[in-house]
Amino acid sequence: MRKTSKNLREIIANGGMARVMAAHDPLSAMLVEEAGFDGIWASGFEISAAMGLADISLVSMTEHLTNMRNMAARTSLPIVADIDTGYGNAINVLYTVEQFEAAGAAAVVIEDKMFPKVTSLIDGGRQDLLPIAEFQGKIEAALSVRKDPEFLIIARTEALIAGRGEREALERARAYQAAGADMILIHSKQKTPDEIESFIKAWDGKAKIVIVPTAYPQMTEARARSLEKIGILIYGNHAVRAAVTGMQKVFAQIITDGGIQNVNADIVPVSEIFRLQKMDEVKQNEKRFLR
Ligand code: SPV
Ligand code: MG
Repeated sequence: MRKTSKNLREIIANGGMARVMAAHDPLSAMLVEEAGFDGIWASGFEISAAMGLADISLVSMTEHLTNMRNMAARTSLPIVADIDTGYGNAINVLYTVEQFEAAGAAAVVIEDKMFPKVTSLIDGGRQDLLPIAEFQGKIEAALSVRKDPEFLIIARTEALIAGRGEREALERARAYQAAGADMILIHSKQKTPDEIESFIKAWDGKAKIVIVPTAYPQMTEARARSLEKIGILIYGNHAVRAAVTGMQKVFAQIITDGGIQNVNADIVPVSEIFRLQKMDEVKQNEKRFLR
């Protein structure tokens, strides 16, 4: 079985901060690994976008799971699986977490929004939160089905996203830690790191913090490390945005030029895709097995 949770736990236990990059399919996950990140974020936002859908609980649990399992099959980095709300109530969480661990995830992140959720960074989004006790039940459900003690259960509070303020964010984070969460993800869509830095300075819990600094890119890795409480920094959507940038540019050029005569300089050669597909192995296997 794929056992990578230990790697993440080791980085964090040694006072380090794991850098985890988003992916939406096995190929993007492979590129995350090759680039040198510490883990793969199986992002609900990216997987939804790759299916041409909004990140509003339209992608089913089994679709997310299959996608993550396919990533796990092609990579060896720890995968932090974004399981949104857990796809239902605490009873649904029992099955969800069991399945994601069995499929090779190193960690799951479960958020305190109501199902169906609405993506966090959208302006004016409907951001309804569960009562604290109900979400504690979901964390306890997740913990109850964990098989490998190294597997991380990360509780995500959307209190700041929902405009409930730092006091409630801290109250929720403390309650989720008390329910047994290994780490707390605190999300913000403020354009500067102030809100997050203030929360982190006020955080008095033992659990390490996870952040997703998409909206506040001034939060460099060095700045995050200097806060000394962050265990994982997730780059939330840069794989799908990079893919869209690349495709839009090349497709427009082909339409403009009426052909592919000018695009080769901007895209990898076919041989690079062969390398990623391990065509050298295919050739060796042909020699070995085809008679
Ligand atoms: C995701 O990548 O799916 C996340 C991060 O949950 S965000 O989209 O910023 O909410
Ligand atoms: Mg998500």
